[in-house]
Amino acid sequence: MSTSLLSHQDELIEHSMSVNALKFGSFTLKSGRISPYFFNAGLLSTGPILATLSNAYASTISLALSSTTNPLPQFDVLFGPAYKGIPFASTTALVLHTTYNIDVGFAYDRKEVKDHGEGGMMVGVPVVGKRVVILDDVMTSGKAVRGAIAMVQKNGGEVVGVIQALDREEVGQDGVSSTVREIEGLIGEGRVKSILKMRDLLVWLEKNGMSGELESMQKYWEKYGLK
Ligand code: OMP
Repeated sequence: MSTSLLSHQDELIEHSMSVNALKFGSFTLKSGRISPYFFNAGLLSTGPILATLSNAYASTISLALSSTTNPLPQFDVLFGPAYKGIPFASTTALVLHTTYNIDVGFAYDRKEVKDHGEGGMMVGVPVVGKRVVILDDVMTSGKAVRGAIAMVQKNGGEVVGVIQALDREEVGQDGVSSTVREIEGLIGEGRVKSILKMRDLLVWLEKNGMSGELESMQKYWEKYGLK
């Protein structure tokens, strides 16, 4: 396991802790799993923390594009699934332009069908015939990201990557294989990237002497972590 964090990873953890977006305790997840920690990206809602988060997403994308192993392909559109993904995709597209000279569009879906005006379920740059990267908050069993992949594909886009703020590195819906592997089975090997992984949180807890939290995380990892 790596014992050091990149500066944008460290910053995101510190900043998330300061607004209670990253909490330790006992939480029931969507999948029904009882987790000793929870990452609530909905609380990443101030100017400074959006800057931290979108810098971290943009930096992860830039590193992934130039990676020598399984690089992220060039892409046209960032897709932020409703609701939490919407501000993240828009601010990340902005940072990609201003800091990295990477120009992409952004798009998002609606949760309710709109039957007047332009209608439809999608807003922003049309994804039809485009290479799309999905920008998402958290991945556990992969249910949420599967929905986003299906939405882009239904609208004619090709999903060439998924970037998570946090990959909890858990087993997927079948309880056996890893969620990352299941999702990469749909979109291609090495195409799921993340700013933070569960193991980065372990490194941070250790570095900060939070041994009680570290122990509960390790127990949870034994049960639901990557096999
Ligand atoms: P899966 O659909 O099981 O991959 O769970 C991911 C979704 O669960 C996220 O999009 C969130 O809505 C929610 N979630 C969090 O926001 N933070 C967590 O730490 C864990 C979950 C979760 O319920 O698994």
